[in-house]
Amino acid sequence: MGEYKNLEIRQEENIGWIIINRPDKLNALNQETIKELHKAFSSFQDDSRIKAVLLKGSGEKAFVAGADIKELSGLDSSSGKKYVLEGQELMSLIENFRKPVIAAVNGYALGGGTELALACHIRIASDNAKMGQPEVKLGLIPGFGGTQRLPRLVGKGVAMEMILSGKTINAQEALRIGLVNKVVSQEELIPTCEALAREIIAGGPKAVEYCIKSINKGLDRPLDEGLLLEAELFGEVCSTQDSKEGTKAFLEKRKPEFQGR
Ligand code: CO8
Repeated sequence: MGEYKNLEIRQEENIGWIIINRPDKLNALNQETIKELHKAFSSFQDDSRIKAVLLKGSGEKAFVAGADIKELSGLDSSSGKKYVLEGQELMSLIENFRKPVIAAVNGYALGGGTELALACHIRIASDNAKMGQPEVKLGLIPGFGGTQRLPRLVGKGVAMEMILSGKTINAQEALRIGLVNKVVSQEELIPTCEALAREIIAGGPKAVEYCIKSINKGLDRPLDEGLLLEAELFGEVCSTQDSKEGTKAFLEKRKPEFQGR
């Protein structure tokens, strides 16, 4: 898998790892890295051997220290919008990924780094993580979904405070406001993420895919419409082989063997 300049990709059993690998720039997302991430996620989406994806930054200092400020400095209104739309496309691909995506937030996750983590389904942080949306300090606004996903996750008031002040918060504060699910030591970060991925993988893959879809698509709808969506998806899941196998295995008191179909 040597086709990436800024990423390290590996597969361990049925877990795919994507490691952003620009440690000298604290893994800042330049346009090339955004394109490579798009390619890597797309290839994992299509790879039936991969059941979950874990995302981290290389080194011990940073997950992603933001969009590449060098590139941002030269943008005008047209190129700025284009840049943002390309970044947002990647974030939406991750958010709507059919397999679970876990962010291992292993240090600075600022600006586009917090936004990248927000697009993942679950965030686990190491105790040295630092998160925030510092764009206002650069005279900018978040552009990879921060003004939209952060308030949806942590609530409007807390998101307003973080985005307007541009302040950086530590891992414990990120945990307190619900920005990350868990904080562990640096040594425990990878094993914790892998254990969680394995726990999720043990469930029916089709069911996991439909849960992601139901939560993502339902959350922005009124409750009655969200419930209707859930009923429709439940109906679809009932015709999968995984649902037949899962219920049959329970009744036969054995472990299910899911095929992801
Ligand atoms: N972009 C480009 N280079 C970066 C970035 C970045 N976001 N962050 C760090 N680097 C580079 C530094 O320039 C430095 O490079 P060099 O050695 O060549 O000078 C190297 O990484 C190491 O960084 P520092 O020396 O600064 O390391 P420190 O430990 O002193 O500080 C910090 C670490 C606090 C993380 C500091 O690097 C920092 O403040 N970085 C910028 C954080 C930031 O503001 N991020 C938000 C960027 S804006 C954004 O993400 C918008 C997203 C939506 C954009 C929409 C697109 C249009």
